[in-house]
Amino acid sequence: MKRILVTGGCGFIGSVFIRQELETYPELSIVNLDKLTYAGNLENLADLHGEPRYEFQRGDIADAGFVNELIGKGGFDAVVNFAAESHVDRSLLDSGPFVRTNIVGTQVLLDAARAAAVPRFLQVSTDEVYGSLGPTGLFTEDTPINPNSPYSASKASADLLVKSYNHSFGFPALITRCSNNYGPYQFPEKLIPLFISNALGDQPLPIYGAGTNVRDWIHVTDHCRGIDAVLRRGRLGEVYNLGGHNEKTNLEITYLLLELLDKPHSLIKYVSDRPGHDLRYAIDSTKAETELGWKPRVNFQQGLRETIDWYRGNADWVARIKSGAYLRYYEQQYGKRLHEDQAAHR
Ligand code: NAD
Ligand code: TDX
Repeated sequence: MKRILVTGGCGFIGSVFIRQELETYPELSIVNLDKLTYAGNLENLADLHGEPRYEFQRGDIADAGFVNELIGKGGFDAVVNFAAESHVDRSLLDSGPFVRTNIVGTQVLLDAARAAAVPRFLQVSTDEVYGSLGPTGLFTEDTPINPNSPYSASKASADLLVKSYNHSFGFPALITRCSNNYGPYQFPEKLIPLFISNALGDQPLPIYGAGTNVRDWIHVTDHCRGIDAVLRRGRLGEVYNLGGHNEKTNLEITYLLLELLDKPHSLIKYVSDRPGHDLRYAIDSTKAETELGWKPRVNFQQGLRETIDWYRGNADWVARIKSGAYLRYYEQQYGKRLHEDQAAHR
């Protein structure tokens, strides 16, 4: 594989994936297509500025003209689609952007990749498409899709489109479904980075409901290694679950974070529950582990300590994101004018 298109590479997971791939494969070059929504941050890949194997293209995956031209002329060996609206709470306020990017955007990418006969297409999906588990059991790849939020419904719809292109046209697609990621560069609206940055500033930690909901946490670098394994060695047409074997209630996570940060439990604030809040996610990743030899490696306590250190050391990154000022920072650093509309969007 010599040249790949990554979409959504300025977000949390995509940025880690791009850096990891370029480090692992010296022959590989990557084009990153990102719309730079509120969640896309050029600072996440600032260290690649000037790297000849990396190219940034600002654009919208739902813009068929733009995408057809980019993929038609790109000579890509693969497309890896991370681009998405990714936050469940936002989908409950306005599902429009979720339908447009996660469903229409995926359809546009599929059509363009099919027309250009791109040999591999990997759709980065989520365990949330399976819906919610009760107190026992695990999601396998055969668990029926049963999404509960507008976010997960849009991701499930995209998965079904990908599967249909594979079934109907023999389109060479793969799907990964991963559990909750944590690590550096995660937008501070998600549980772990929000609670770290709030606790560091002695601000309340808003726990939805009783805090008994369970998520299966995986370090972002392990997820990206899993995507790499599926991209290169996965069987076309297949779904691969990726999980951390690491179930925790939200309260357990919160107590652990407060302990590691040496902050008091009095920061915990119980707030109204998320509407339709899924009780529990937990992944069986036996298929990826046995077929591809992939396994999550990062110890959770260690990964969380390092994540806390990263957010402590990058308080200015968080502050710039919260104020929207990172756009001006980037422009000062690199002398480029960028997307005034993004600043307006905040
Ligand atoms: P993120 O919100 O941090 O980043 C999303 C990126 O996509 C941003 O850079 C944004 O600018 C870009 N984007 C959004 N709409 C776009 C569009 N129309 N065209 C081009 N670019 C666009 O998300 P993330 O947490 O890095 O998640 C990446 C992918 O992984 C998503 O598909 C998500 O569903 C999936 N996923 C995330 C998790 C998790 O825990 N975060 C777990 C499993 C799967
Ligand atoms: O302030 C909060 N308080 C709280 O109790 C936030 C932001 C979250 N929560 C709870 C809700 C969930 O039970 O914490 C849990 C994790 O919430 P999020 O970080 O919003 O993640 P989740 O809804 O589980 O979805 C995540 O994992 C799957 C990602 O955002 C998705 O993109 C991914 O597909």
